Amino acid sequence: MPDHLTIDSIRIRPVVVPMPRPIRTAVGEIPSAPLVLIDVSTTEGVTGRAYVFAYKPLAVRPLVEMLQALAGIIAGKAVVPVERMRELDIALKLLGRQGLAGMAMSGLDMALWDVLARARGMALCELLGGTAKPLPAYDSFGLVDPKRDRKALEKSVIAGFRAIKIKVGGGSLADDVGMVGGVREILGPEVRLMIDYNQSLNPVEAVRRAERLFEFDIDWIEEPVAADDLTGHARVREKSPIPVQTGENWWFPAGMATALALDACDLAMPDVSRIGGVSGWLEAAGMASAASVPMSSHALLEVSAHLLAVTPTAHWLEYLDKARALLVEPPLLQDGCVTPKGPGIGMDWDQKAIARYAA
Ligand code: SMN
Ligand code: MG
Repeated sequence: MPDHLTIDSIRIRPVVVPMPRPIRTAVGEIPSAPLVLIDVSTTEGVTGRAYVFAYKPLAVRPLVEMLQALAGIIAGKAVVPVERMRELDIALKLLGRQGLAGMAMSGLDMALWDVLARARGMALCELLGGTAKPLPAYDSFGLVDPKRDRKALEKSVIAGFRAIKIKVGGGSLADDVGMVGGVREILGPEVRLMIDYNQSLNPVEAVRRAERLFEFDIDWIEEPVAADDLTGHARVREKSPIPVQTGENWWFPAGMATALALDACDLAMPDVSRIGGVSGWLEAAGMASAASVPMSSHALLEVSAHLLAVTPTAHWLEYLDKARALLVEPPLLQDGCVTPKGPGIGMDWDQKAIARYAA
């Protein structure tokens, strides 16, 4: 095998994919999954693939454009993710690498790492020095109505999930009590329960709600205030009886370092498409380990399973299955866990499905 593989071409394809259930949050609803697919082909014939989640249809076209622009910078160069990301970081230094630029960088990094693992016939987690072991997963719901969603919640428990996350904060404290209390009654005392406010409260209200919801045995209160209000998160953490979770909106390891330095959270959950891809995740995992902070994933189920397998303080894998309809072999839940599979990230596209959902 040559010293390095060489990037020959990078194909960017937008799709909008149906999800098993819409993601209803306190700050809006996501009815289907706008994804942008990335295929990195090398001159040696190896193709690596990844995707990024665009959240909203309005972001798809700009994300495609950003990916195509950054792809133009690395095309023709060696498949050396750390160096390619260094180049893109410099290219984006004056613009800033938050937002779509950071998501595009992270997506390209993931696809490059997929090339490296596939070229060696290895699962990504094995290339990274780990093993393909079962990762405990939680089923991630949106805002729920315990009456209307009872069957779906019961189905998750029967499927084997030992933890469930629901979104809260769309209404009053009394609404939250009804929702969380109702879900706790459906799950029983053993299943773990987490709640996600999606940045919808202020610190005083967040403490008030955490104190009232504590009786329902909640494992974490997620993004209680604005993601970039790190001192606000720290204020909640000081008084909340429920551990504070955040991280899905941290940009690159520097974003995590700032949050940890400000004691913003008890728990961390970076998003691989914002923390800097595989390269960024590895740095973040080191930070979490050094700070003894349990680290969970956010979205991007397939690659996150590989990354949690090599995360020293691995906590929970978020099971938010957005790409299932595009994959020849979607991830399998077994006994409440997902075991990463290769080669690479383990994603082979169903080309017919891509054509069907092309945006
Ligand atoms: C979330 C996930 C995906 C889209 C929007 C919101 C949520 C979560 O914050 O943590 O699952
Ligand atoms: Mg969240």
